[in-house]
Amino acid sequence: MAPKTLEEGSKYAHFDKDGDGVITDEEFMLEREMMRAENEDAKEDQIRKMAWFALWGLLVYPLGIIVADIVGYETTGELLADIAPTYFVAIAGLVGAFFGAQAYTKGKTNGGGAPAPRPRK
Ligand SMILES: [Ca+2]
Repeated sequence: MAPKTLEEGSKYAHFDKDGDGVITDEEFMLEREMMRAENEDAKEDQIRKMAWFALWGLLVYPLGIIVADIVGYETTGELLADIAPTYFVAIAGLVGAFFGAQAYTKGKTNGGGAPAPRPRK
């Protein structure tokens, strides 16, 4: 079977890490692994941002009630206070799930969270 070649200016040309003009299975797998790691990283960043947004929401929420009260929107303040218990429990659950997932993945990647064996002297 004739060897496969990439078209001119292919966006996959950078797969050839050592520049010998041949994309080996190893180079292909390496690139795939790197892409997966980048995606994983982006996903974690996104989740972290969401957790921070949720935590800021928890901080700002009571201020919303206070501001509504000061401005004289009594109904708004009351409605916000009515929603508060549900909101706080939901956000606490969300943030809890975030930290739980973090701990779980960390434990999984570190081989069950067992400490690394100490080098013998
Ligand atoms: Ca190569």
